[in-house]
Amino acid sequence: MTVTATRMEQWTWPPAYDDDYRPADDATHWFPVRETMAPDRRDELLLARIQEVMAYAWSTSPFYRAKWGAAGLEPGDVRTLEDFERVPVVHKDELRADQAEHEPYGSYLCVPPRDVRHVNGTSGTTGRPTAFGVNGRDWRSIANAHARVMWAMGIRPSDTVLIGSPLSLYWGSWGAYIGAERLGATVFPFGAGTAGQSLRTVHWMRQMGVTVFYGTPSYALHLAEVARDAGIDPRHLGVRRMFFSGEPGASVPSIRERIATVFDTRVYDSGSMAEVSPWMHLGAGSDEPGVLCWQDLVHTDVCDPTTLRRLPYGSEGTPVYTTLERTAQPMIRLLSNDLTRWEAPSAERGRTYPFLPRGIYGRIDDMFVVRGENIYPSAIDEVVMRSDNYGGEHRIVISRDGAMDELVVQVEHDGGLGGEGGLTQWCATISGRLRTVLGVGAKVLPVAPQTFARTEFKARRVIDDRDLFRSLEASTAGASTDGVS
Ligand code: 8LQ
Repeated sequence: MTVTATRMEQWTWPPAYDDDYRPADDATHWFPVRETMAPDRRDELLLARIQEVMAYAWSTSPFYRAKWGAAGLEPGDVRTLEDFERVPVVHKDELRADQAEHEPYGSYLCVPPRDVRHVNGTSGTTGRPTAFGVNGRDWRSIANAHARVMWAMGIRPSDTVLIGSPLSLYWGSWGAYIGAERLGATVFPFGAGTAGQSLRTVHWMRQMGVTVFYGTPSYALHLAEVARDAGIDPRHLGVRRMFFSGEPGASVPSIRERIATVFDTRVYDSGSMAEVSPWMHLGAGSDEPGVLCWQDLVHTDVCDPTTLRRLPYGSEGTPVYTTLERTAQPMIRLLSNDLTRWEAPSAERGRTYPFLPRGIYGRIDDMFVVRGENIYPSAIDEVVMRSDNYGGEHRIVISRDGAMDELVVQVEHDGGLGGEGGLTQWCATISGRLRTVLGVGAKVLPVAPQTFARTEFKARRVIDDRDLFRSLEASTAGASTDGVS
């Protein structure tokens, strides 16, 4: 489709969406001009919007004024997208410290506190929790944005969408909820995380004819186990689409294929950070793995983690996000510390946005180094989950043998491998594959089925415990394979 129009649909600052608008059910795009326009032309419009957002933050937020002032910079200095790369990044710690000083929303709140209509937050497991204040305008913009991205995933008003993640502080659940609602679908806010809820989820999915599921990839795999244990084949639940956020998985081939096969469903990735909701601005635009950067919602630059300057397409770096529709707590150059690789826009993908073919595949701080090789947990997940007789969970233990770091992967088997010989051979096979992919050997240890706790939310599989190694060796001696040479 050739689009000559240069004006984007409903593109205003501050945003003002027509909440009655919805495309015809058979339309591919929610906003065809925005989604298919020439990237260069879009960049011109994005620059103008960035200038507006910066001017707005400068005049309403002491936080941004102080930050940019200290860097000797004013919004008027940003005349090109290259200029914009020089705007200092915001670190999450800065937001946390600013909120502690200017309670409850921080001095980056750009609207009167009484305008806040909805509060979300971080869980606060690693420090002071951070509150997200959302005004009515932003709530509606986020709903419109999410509806648009969910539309690209093929979700339609005839669908029933079950929200299978905690309905608490977590933005993921609420964002999916209001997006599905705005799209016109039936929303089933079931939640996750309370005792016995997983089995109830399975039963309710069947009972209500749920066609779309939202949650984390780890939880979806857990639900499949729960269904099977209850004698229900997950393929018979009738879920035709599952979309995910919160952790790597939906763009990790083995996890993606596993979910698609066990539920007989289509899998879509999405998600960035709660601070930059609409977090689905990184979201699938078709059935292929990976996500598009929906630049007109949140401007994304993949940057060199050291210089924090934009990298050319084809490079690996860390995303830096700028919200273009948020008015209460706009985020301008928020550093994610995640890792991805980006590719140039291509009209062949149906939407002319930059593309992250493997989605977000790790955090810089989750990366660990074993014998000089940089290793990301998702690369291990990819190998392990692809193994025959995989039992459904694993743990990655980084430990130390003398002066050398060692990598131990404890993998549940499914009980179908026979005796010790079978297990040893199985470990050797996984170990060999890990060596090929990671560039270093890993000690693979077999673990009995259902040993590890399942998660209803984001998985935590990495244990950095240098002392655990010897006790593990002692307890599982015999059936292990040392892939470390
Ligand atoms: N993270 C989030 N989504 C991810 C994805 N699709 N692939 C890989 N890693 C992902 C509210 C949304 O679910 C987004 C979200 O989870 O926000 P949070 O709770 O602020 O967590 C953000 C972090 O989750 C990101 O920085 C990624 O590391 C991961």
